[in-house]
Amino acid sequence: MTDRPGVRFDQLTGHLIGERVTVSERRLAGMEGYFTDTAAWALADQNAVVYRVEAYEPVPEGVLGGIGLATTYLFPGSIGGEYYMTRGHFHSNADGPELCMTISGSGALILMSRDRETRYEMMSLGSVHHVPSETAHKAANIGTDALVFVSYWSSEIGHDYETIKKSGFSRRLISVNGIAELR
Ligand code: PAN
Ligand code: ZN
Repeated sequence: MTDRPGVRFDQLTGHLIGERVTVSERRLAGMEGYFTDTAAWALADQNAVVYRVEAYEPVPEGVLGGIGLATTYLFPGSIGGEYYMTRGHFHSNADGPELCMTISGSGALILMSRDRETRYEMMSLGSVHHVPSETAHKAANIGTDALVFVSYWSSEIGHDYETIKKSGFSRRLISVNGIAELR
């Protein structure tokens, strides 16, 4: 028995700290096919980090009985006018919802239903977002600082990246004269 939790959360920065926290980074090199302007993507510095995720999953993915927790740091930038974004995914296995809360920065949570209806919600300090079941989701950073947000989901759901990798979202968030527009 121990009275010390294995993981700590810094509510100011979003940092998850502890031995059981996994950290992953996604660079432009790992985002082939995600940006519309593939030529601009190919010319960009492939080493640039687009986002970093700190995650704590007390119960393994696909196993019933836990809540996954992750902080995403999505850095500012764009490729051919399309804002830096996370890859996006549907949940799979037993599909389930997710809750996101913004810690800092400004962005958009882009949501697409199974029948490919796409909409977005603005993300800013303290905004809370419910991602319904059967809804693909990705975040885009429309600001000049990192967009930092926390996500919670049920451990029994899996992450299906293939559907989005293959078919994408039906609309994209583009900067038009500095204003975010879903096209
Ligand atoms: C989030 C995402 C995170 C990174 O924790 O996994 O923002 O985005 P991708 O997983 O799409 O690369 C979440 O939605 N978890 O389910
Ligand atoms: Zn998710």
